Amino acid sequence: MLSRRTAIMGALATSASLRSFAQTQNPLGGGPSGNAPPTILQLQRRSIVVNGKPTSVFAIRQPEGISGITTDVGTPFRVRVENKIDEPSLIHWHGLTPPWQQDGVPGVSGSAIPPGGSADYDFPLRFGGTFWMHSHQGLQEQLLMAAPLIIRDQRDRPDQQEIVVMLADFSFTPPDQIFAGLKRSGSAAPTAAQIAATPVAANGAMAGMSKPGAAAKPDLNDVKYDAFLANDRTLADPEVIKVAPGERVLLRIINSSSMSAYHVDLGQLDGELIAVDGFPVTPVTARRFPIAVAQRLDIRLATPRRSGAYPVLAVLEGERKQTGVMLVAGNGSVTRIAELAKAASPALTLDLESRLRASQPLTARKADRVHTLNLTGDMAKYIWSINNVAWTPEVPPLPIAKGERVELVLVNQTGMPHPMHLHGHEFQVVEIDGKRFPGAVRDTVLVPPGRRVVIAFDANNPGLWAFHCHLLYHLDAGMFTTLRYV
Ligand SMILES: [Cu+2]
Repeated sequence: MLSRRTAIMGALATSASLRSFAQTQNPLGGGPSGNAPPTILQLQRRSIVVNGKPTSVFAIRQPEGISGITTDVGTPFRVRVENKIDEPSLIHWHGLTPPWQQDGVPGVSGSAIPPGGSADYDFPLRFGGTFWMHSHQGLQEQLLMAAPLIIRDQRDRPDQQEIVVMLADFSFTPPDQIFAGLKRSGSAAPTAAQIAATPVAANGAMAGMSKPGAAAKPDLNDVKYDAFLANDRTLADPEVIKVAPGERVLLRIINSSSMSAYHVDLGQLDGELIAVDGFPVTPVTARRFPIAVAQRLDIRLATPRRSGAYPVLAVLEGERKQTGVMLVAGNGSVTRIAELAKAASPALTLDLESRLRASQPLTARKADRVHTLNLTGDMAKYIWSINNVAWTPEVPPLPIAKGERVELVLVNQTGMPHPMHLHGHEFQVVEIDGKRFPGAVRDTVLVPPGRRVVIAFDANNPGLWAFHCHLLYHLDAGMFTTLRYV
């Protein structure tokens, strides 16, 4: 059988990236990077305990057991993925800008790695920040086929403790059964509180959808999860992280959930948001920050000078359910934090997004090409689409051309929020509901019901690229499209 590695290297041999990797010098190791062995990432099965019950999930780990990768900007991303599970898989490097054949989307960038096979990756890292990796194959992401991908750069200070917090939603119900249930019922059975709060949405959200802005009560959380995890654990047995009193901490919060958005709650600590999706923003100080599916927040804080325990929580939007980790300074004793917050967290809004300003915005430029993408769907049938087309491989890619400034106008005509992700390019949020502003540079933006968000990017990485909703079951149901240019 032709190995996936052969296929990728064959594709690479025709691209510029092979030349660039051969020429790259490793600034830390001193020698030519071409001689450095790749980092091995194994796709594995593993067992974790959730709510007292052992359960089998996936992992992306180095042979020594490290989840994901921490590396440095300027070094090549040289990785070999070995598929040690009994089904095909392919890993997407979320937020990075590889040559398109190495982007890890089955059926778009290449084919999945068969069981026992491997694939090689090698491309330059243009920028640092907090990124992540996850399977783009089927519904594997729901079973935690995800890991951190941290690229250190000059923003990282030696005098700070870095803490990575991966958020995830978990169900004992197999993902294909969750999906079948959604298709059958339009959504999982809503709670009584949700029915009271969202009568329109509970009856098939499309009725309220025709008037943009009319869906004041969005339809949230259509999958009912059994647990919410922070670094694989619930608040019944959270990860406890030692910090020094008065220490500077960098929280790298990654929302690897399949379907769930949160408000990060720092309790009595002030946090300084310094980057979103890895890209620096003018710092914003607060104690609560929204995080949609697939987004990341880099938050700097200083622990108090006295001993104590300081929870870093994430409260599910629209609900009281929460998860998190405990920072313990000095001799602080850990107290149990309830798995229900005192009050329900509101739905995510664009309030913070509209205030964010990129530290390094795109150059000011008029768009050469604009595509309007209506986010559409049929809640009752659980069909999700873009411009009323549920994606199939036959759907033609959106045309753009190399060198263009492209703007995508995203108009959410449904009753659910959609976190929209562009592959292979960072973009800038440049407009919300008609108001232009130089917003954050990022790779995933939330478009709440009835809202219009415009993003801009430079077509500087030719290939075939995915653009989709990052809610796993929306993506699988068809809220997905591609862009292509050479
Ligand atoms: Cu969606």
